[in-house]
Amino acid sequence: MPGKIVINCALPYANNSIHIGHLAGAYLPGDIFHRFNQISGRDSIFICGTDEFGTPIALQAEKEGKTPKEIVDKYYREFNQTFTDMDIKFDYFGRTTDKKHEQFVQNFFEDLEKKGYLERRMAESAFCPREKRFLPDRYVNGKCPNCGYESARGDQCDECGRTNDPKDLINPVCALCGGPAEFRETIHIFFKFSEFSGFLKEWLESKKDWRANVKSFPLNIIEGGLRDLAITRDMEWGVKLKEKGMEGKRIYVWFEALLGYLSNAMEYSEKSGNKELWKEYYDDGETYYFLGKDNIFFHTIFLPAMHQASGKYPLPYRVTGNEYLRFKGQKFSKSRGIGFTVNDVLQLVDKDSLRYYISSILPETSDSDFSSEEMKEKVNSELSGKYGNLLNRVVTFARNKNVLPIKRESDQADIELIVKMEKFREDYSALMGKIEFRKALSLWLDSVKTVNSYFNDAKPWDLIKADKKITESKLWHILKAVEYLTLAIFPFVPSGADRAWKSIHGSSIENVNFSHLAETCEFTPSESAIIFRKLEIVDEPENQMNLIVGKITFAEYHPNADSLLHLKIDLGSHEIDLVAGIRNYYTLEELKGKRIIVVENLKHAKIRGIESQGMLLAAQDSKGAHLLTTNEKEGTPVTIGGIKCNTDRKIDLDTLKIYEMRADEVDGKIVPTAIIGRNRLSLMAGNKNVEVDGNVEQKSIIR
Ligand code: B3M
Ligand code: ZN
Repeated sequence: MPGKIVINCALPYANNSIHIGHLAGAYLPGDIFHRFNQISGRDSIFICGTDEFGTPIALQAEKEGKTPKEIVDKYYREFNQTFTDMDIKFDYFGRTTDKKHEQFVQNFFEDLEKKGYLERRMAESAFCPREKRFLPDRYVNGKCPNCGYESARGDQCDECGRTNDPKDLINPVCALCGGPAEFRETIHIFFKFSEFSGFLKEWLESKKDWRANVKSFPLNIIEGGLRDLAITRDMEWGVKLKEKGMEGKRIYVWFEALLGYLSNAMEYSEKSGNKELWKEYYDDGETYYFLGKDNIFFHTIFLPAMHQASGKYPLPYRVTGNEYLRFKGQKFSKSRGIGFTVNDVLQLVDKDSLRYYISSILPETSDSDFSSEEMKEKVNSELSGKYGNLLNRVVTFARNKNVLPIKRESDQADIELIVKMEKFREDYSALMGKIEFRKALSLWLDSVKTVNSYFNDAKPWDLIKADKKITESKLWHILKAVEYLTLAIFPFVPSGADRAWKSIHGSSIENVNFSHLAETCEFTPSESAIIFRKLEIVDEPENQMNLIVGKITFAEYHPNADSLLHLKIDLGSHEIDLVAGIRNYYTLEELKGKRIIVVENLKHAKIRGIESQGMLLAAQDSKGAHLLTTNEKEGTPVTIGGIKCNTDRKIDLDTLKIYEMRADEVDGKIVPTAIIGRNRLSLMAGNKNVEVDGNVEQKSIIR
């Protein structure tokens, strides 16, 4: 009997709603694999929980004027609901603020201390002289040394994924006050990662069947020289150290969150009445980790080195790092407000359709793009159009003609069908076992077409007139094939598969596995076998603003109005005239050559004799007007969270108010955002945030 399996998914930060990029990166693949083990008769447990300490939460709390505890309590509840709504069924979903997690981490920490893997060193830490405090990594922003992204964070660059040290950033600033950050000496406790360099290199190279992207990233880092890293931080919100004199320090969030997998498994064991249960899975079994690529470093360097140093816990059997799910070319990002939250998409589509579509575009080896149009197309033509339609035709035929499936002499076509379905099960299971879910799903779709052709070739509606017995046997074979298809789609679309199983057997698919297909089951056709509804409108929220980057080529005082300017703007494909009320805030010199954001489809208006053919966008605060600006080329479309203008109407000023545009603090920077659908999303030009001139006050209105 193959060993037991632990399935872990990256613990989501409890600081913002789960978006569909996260679903694709970690939680859906984890759930698919857990359910695949279920239908294969393998024993797996599915463990996860919230990552509740660390600066993202502390920052969010400061932003919302709440305590970190209030933030994590809110998102812990919300995540449980979101995962339930998506049929993501963990066996246990814990919290890193759980007292037992804290104790486990502190004991683990002390154990490494005794083993000599920790060392106290003076280290330079980012310090804000204005806030008079040391700054944890995420409290520092600056230009990424690797890709030049302007708002890279001190721990990691959101754009290129590189793990940074605040000292690497160009022009580091304090994320709280925006002023320049200094670096001062303070004591930290280091973990001697460098001592595991050779071991990690050998271990990673031994993982022949791991995805290339999961191995190359850490091997390059090891190649470049693995540094010892500080695993303490100057902050309040985190796991405390027991040691005297370290009261102001906390254990680095990644170091303790990675121990959440174990502490959650232990808590799951406690709650299931057998404290040692987790050992049956961890000691003899295989441990799988599902995560997005920005977490690969921590799961292929930090985690194995920590387990190896402790000597008490096994190394990861497989780390599955997924690439990014992008929305119109931009990475989904909670903090940068790009793309949709799961809760919002579930307002538009049902969970089966969303699961099916995301499963079909999982970013397993390269980034993939989420498109509402494509989702509608795939669900309607494949899930509903092929599989749902097949099921409905078979059940309706059997019920209306009152035919029961009875296995009799199998003819050539019957034998071939069952052989093909057994082959399908083998090939499908091999792919699923290697976490190649997209290929497995496409194999499933091919098999649906095979079964469809068998049904069409058998022509049961004619056959029934000639020979009821043969028809009964054909029906038995077709239903057996449908059972294979329904079990195989269960990991991807569990609720739909359960409805399908019930429509032919009147019982739940839960606890059924492939070994049961050898038996003949009761056929109890349900009234209706319409398992999947056609996906109707899955429209993106409407964006009526055609925002374009424009370059100011000419500026003069308006000849007939004291407070106005007359500008000429190059929009890439053409030039427009524009009248603007920013005369008191910008000199003509400052304006020439400046790239601004223009509402291109605003109705033209004659203002004191000059026709204004659009409008520029600026934030208004107590100090005056601050233009929205960008370095992107004139003519570049500006989207709201990736959504371009999707109407071709001319609009007026009242329409602009619908989007409630304002200057918001995102990732430590003040950027322009707009409400679209139910989300407040960032304005993007190219794949960069649009900026706002000068030190604009937060929440100032843009118009
Ligand atoms: N919370 C990063 C993330 O949510 C981090 C994962 C921890 S896994 C131990 O993307
Ligand atoms: Zn970068």
